[in-house]
Amino acid sequence: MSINLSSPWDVNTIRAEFPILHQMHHDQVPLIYLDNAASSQKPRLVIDALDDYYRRYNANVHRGVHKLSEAATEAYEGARVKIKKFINAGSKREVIFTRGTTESINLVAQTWGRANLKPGDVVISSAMEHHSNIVPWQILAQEKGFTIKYLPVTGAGVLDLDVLRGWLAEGNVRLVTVMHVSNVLGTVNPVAEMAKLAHEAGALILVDGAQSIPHMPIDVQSLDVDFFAFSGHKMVGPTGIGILYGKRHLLEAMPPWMGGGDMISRVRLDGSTWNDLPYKFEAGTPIIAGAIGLGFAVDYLSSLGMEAVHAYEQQLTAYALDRLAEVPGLTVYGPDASQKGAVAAFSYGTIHPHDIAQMLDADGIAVRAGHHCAMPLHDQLGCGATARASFYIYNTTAEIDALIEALYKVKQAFTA
Ligand code: 7TS
Repeated sequence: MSINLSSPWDVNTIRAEFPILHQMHHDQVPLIYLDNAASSQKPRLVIDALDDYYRRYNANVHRGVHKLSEAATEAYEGARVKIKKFINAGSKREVIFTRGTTESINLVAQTWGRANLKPGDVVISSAMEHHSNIVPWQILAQEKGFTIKYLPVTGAGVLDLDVLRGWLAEGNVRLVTVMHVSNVLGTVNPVAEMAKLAHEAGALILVDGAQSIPHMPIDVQSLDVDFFAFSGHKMVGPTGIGILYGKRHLLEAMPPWMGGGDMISRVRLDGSTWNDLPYKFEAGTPIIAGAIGLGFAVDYLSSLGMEAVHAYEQQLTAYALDRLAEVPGLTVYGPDASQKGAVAAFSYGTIHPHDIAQMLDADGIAVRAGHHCAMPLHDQLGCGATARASFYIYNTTAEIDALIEALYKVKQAFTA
């Protein structure tokens, strides 16, 4: 079974750019990579950019006046400008390089949170969050004594904005911190509306964009979010690099987090002063190759066009959901395709998700099984783990068909 996707998406040309997709899995079957929510594959452009940096102009940044250091600095700062444009930040000073979403959220907790949150204050998060947007706040709450409230997830797999309105009306809410797209349910949360509600109540909003920025256009100014965190490795960039976007006036007022080289203006033995943004938050030798690689990842995605990326993935996800619905005994969690990112987490009768993932792997199909760093959500779903197929720009309907065939084989093996 196959469908004609209506968008002029040349998936074969895209696949040709990803060397890893052309290997045989276990030397026998073609690789079908459906674990994109965990990490995406990398196009030649990004791989070559890393290689080029290390071969031709590897040097530390912001330090030397020598030619290599100047070239490295230019490429590193050039990447920041590319990312600023990609997310439509107001200034490149609002774009801070971190190791990823996790570090970006911890940075906000340990700087803005540590400086501003006190007993009586409320932070609103949600029950669908990745652990990286739960645990940093729990650690800080133990120390600072503020309260965390978690927006419940409805049976339809979405957040109830009436609950948010009610909690905001009670007062004392300082921060709403939520994911943009769920890595399990795929739910696309209405963060622009949530930002409006938070601001009307005098609260800030942090958005975990780890699962949105790889898949849809992001404009931090039109969303009007205060902080936006994401990782490079889920958006065809390298591991170990990510971004914290923050509104300039907030970042200016925040104390630094890590201390060391580059983040200072003047160091004396009796005290130090801090560098300007964004360097105040970039202590030590930064992830130079990673940042440059992320710049090229953004170039690659921009060349495809994020509207087109989103349109293709929506069709692919709708197709996958239709096909998964045909499989007896299989339940996909979360909303329908109209409100869903490119994720299908499912249970399959009583077959353990790890057994499903292992058997699919034998057929060359990479999916993830487990709690996907969302234990509270799985508690609510009533299962400790799910199997998850997640899609990206290079996946095809034929790969989804292969997944369905393989799932029938899994069932056979377990009923034999
Ligand atoms: N937030 C969300 C929504 C995520 O999906 C992830 C990673 C993170 C934060 C953390 O990103 P990191 O790059 O800092 O690790 N999610 C997954 C996943 O679903 N499977 O593996 C990693």
